[in-house]
This record gives sequence, C-alpha cells and structure tokens, in this order.
Amino acid sequence: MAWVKGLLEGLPGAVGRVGMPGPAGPVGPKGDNGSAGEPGPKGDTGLCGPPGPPGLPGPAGREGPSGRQGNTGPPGTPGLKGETGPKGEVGAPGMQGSTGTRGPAGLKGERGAPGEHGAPGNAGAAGPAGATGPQGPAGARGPPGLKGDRGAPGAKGESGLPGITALRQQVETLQGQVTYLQNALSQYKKAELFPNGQSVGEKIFKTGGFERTFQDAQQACTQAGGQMASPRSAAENEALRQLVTTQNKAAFLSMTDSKTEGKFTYPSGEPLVYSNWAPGEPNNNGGAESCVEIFPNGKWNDKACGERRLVVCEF
Ligand code: MAN
Ligand code: CA
Ligand code: CA
Repeated sequence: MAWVKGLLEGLPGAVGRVGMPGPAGPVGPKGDNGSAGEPGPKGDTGLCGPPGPPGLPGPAGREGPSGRQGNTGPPGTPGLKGETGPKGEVGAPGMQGSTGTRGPAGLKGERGAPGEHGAPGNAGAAGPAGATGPQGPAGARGPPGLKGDRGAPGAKGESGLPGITALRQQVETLQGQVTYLQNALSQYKKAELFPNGQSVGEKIFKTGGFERTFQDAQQACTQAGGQMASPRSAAENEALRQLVTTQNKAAFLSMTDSKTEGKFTYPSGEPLVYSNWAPGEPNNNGGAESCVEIFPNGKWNDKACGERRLVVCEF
C-alpha cells in the first residue's frame, strides 16, 4: 500500500504543477456507417412514347340546315272568269229633285177697272174780236175724258200651295234618308272607334297611341279640334280606363293645379266636378306636381307635367 509505504518513508511533498498535454494519440478505428439520406428529387419526364393505334370512328354528325328557297316559278295560266257577283244593296233614297220649270202663261186677266179721270182738254181757240169786257166767271167743269188704254197684262201669279199628297210624299222621302244616314253613322262609328276610341254618352275619347309631355299633348288635342281627356263622371272615367288598359300606359288628363297649388281645374278654369284620386293623392310630390295621370286601373295621381304620358283627347 502506498500510504503505508508513505508512513514508512516520511510525508510526501506538495502536489506538483500540472504537466503539459501529451502528444496526439494514433488515429482511431473507422466509425459505423451513418443512416440512409432523404430520397433525391424526381427525375425529368422521359421521351414521348410512340403514337397509339387510331381510335374508332365517331357517331354521325347532326343533319345540316335546309338549303335556300328555290327561285319563284313561272306565273300560272290565268284562271277562269268569275261568276257574276250578287246584286248590290238597295241604294239610299235619292235627294229631293230641283225646282220644276216655269208653268204656262196664266189665263187672260179680268177686265181692268175704269181708268183715272182724264186730264182737262186744251183751251179752245180765241173768239172773234169785240170790245174788251171784264173777264167772265170760270166755266163749268168739263165732261170726263176718254177711257184710258187697257193696261199691260200683269206678271204671272205665284203657283198655288203644294197639295197634302205631295207633302206626305216629301216626308216619306226624308224619313228614308234619315234612316239611311243613321245606319251609315252607326257603322262608321264602330269602325272609327276600333281599337283606339271609346264612346260614352255624347263624348268620344280617342288615343293617338303615343306619349308626350303635358304641353305637347295639349297642343295635339286642340290642334285636332278636341281637348285632353277630362272625365267628369264615373261612367266617363270607366270608358277612359278601358282605353288606357288596352294601351297599358298611364295617360295625362286635361286638369292642372298650375294656377293655384292644390286646386285642380279644367282648361276652362272650372273646378273639378268629379275625381278618382289614388289613396294619398294628390300629394304634390317634390313640390312640383301640377298635372294628373290616370293609371290603367282608373285611379288618378298628380304628376310632374314634364313627364311623357299617353295622349288621349276627347271630342
Ligand atoms: C310616388 C308617389 C306619387 C308621386 C310619384 C312621383 O309614386 O309619391 O304621388 O307622384 O311618386 O314619381
Ligand atoms: Ca301640385
Ligand atoms: Ca303624386
């Protein structure tokens, strides 16, 4: 034992200083292989392979459009002459004939009344010369003169009054003419009102079918001899509604409150005698609504006059 030896040989001195490191040892043995690394990136695409065999034929395409129409063929031979048409309608009774020619001269007139008293005869020739006496008294009244010549014949007298039979004939003719005109008028009215007009009472509403500002609409109606639509009753409003519904466009009416805000009047200045405002109207929306439109439902709305609305006139 070292310490035992130490005890026997005396106390050891102090520990000396640490010596210099020794020289590097020999190269150690080769270590174990490390673990496998991450796989590398994918390689580039290879070259294109050879083309495959051709595919099967596809189904037939859709039928093409039909070709263009051929040219017009040559005209056919003229047809046979048509049958004679039916007899025409009976014509209207003729108008009254013109005045007849002057009648023959009248019978000779009655003998005329005696003529006027003849003028006094001329003074007689002077008597034989004698002593000049005083002038005598006036002589007696002379005898009546000779009868005057017969007067010229009088002008022809007026023809007598027509007989009652002739009058009956004239009335009958006039009745026929009136009936004819009534039927013709009713036919023309129907044709005229289809499809842009409506007749109600003695009034006719007619639309031009176009839209205009109030001012232009007013001009169009007055120029045509009418005025803008002014329904003055429920019946007139209903007739107008039907017209507006057919056109499916709101139309302007003639009335405005341009003169006094809130007081609508006809063009004559007369206040409304009938109205059919929509709920809440007139509201003078935006402080600038002086005209009136009627909707296809027949209700009215005050509206700016500068808008364009269907033109409907009344006659
Ligand atoms: C709304 C309402 C009407 C008005 C119009 C204007 O429909 O206020 O009263 O006239 O707007 O376009
Ligand atoms: Ca107004
Ligand atoms: Ca309004």
